[in-house]
Amino acid sequence: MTASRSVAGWIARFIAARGPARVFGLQGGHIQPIWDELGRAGVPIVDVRHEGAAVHMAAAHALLTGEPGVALVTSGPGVTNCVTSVANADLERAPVLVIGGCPPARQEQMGPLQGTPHVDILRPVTRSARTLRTAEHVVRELDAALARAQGSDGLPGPVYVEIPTDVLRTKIADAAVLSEFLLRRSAPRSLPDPVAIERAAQLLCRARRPLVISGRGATGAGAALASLLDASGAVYLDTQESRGILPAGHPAHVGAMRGAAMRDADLVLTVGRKLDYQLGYGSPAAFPDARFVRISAYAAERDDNRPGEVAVGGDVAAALTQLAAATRGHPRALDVEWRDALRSRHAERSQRHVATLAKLPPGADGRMHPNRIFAALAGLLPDDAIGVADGGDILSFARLSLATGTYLDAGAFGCLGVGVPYANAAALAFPGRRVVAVCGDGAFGLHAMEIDTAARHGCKAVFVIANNAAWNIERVDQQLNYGGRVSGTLLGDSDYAAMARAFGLHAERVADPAALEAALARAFDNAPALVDVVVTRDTVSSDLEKGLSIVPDWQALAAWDNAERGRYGQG
Ligand SMILES: Cc1ncc(C[n+]2csc(CCOP(=O)(O)OP(=O)(O)O)c2C)c(N)n1
Ligand SMILES: [Mg+2]
Repeated sequence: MTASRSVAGWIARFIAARGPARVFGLQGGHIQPIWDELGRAGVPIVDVRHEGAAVHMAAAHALLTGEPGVALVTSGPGVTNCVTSVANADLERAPVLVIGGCPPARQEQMGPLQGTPHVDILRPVTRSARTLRTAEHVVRELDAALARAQGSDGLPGPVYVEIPTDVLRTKIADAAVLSEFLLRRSAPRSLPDPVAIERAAQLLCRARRPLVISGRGATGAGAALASLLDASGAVYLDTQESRGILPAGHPAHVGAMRGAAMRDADLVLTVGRKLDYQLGYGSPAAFPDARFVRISAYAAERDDNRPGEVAVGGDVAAALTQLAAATRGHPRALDVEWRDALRSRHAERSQRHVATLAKLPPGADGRMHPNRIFAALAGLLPDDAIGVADGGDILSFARLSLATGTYLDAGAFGCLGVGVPYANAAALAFPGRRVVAVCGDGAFGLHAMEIDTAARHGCKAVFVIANNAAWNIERVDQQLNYGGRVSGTLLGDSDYAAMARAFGLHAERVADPAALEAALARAFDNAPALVDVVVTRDTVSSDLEKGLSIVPDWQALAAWDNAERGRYGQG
């Protein structure tokens, strides 16, 4: 008799051989054959309370570990509940394999249980979305899907596959599956074109005010980035996508002088970074004097909005190392005075900012300023701590003040709800590191039930709720820009600590800033834990100040929008 196993068994075997340390999912009959086989294959499943959270967790797992993430969700609402998180993973360029349930092929087009066109729904936000109908080809298709998720065919990102339940139960002979598909293999590394490197080095050395900006595509290239910055003397801006790849103490950082650096730069090198709304689409409205060099392994991170005079493809770390070496052969035109002035103003501003955090007075309502949270956290977060931020105003504050070397947030998608799932995945992947998620009370609500997942699976994260009883960035926008007509943006002053205790977490509600640091320390000692912090609504965050929430016509920020109107003769 020839040895055989079911397609579901092969999927479990594929994931055990090629997949991550754990799978995130929510069960349903359509996927039960896979769920069962994963258990038999010894692959742990983290069962969640909403499928969207499973995909967020898989994305965070991927972004933090470099392994692909895997989420397993059932047919119909199980898959459609993932649409937001898949779209988020798309913008985050997170390699995630989402395996969905699918009604039996024999019931196709007959009105089956939980039937809806998943593939059509997910196609625009995935690298590929397919129904795998041929049992003998499922493992080959999984291999192809995983390769796509990891960037074999463009930017890394989510892929979707579904297998009809009757196909899952189909037995196929072991000999029908090539063993190569079960081997982990690394993608071939392509090296940058030396001609492009030399041209980029010439531009860099002739530049007086060079600026380097990194993004997701610079992941893993931290040391090479440091060597380029050291060799060229360029100033550097990180973005939320690549926070921590260059140590916070590196002298090239000028993040507190972001506006000035962008305005003054005569050459901008983007490293694995799209020129999206956060960078003014690369427009002269945001970079009035700059020429561009675009470096990325992926065309989508090189050619968007403003192509570089030089485009450098291939492996990013290799490109940066070679570029650093090539600059050493040229005299440098660097305006050292400009660079030193930016650096020292950055240092001075950053120090002043940190010093003010603990001193900010309460609002007119008597509740503490949200920045008190970051002041209290500062002494509790070692270098390897992982920070997550989610919300409106609080996200804006966190981006400036949550000082962790590893950091994830609601990202370019502005995806409220990532906070708890991201922190859960981080805590499971790195049980020895401190993980903190700082969430607005509004954002927390979207996946609040995932504190139950934290309790059941022992995700030792600390969830800090900045509780201002409002969707505050929107409320303040209504107040300032819509004649004070505040509507639909107030929340109850709810006790989220009581809610967390109901699920078995250690939880405290804190209204006195003097008590906050001790409460957070107890939370880290007793994680998973939640600290509900009573904060004021009387704040104007920098995102709000800059006009992000009013959504201007041409640009994301009001100042750039004005400049863009000028360019278009609409001043
Ligand atoms: C899923 C989703 N829904 C709505 C929005 C629009 N939005 C952006 S910030 C925000 C308010 C967030 O409130 P909260 O998390 O409490 O943070 P706060 O501004 O109060 O600090 C809203 C509704 C969004 N970005 N994402
Ligand atoms: Mg709020």
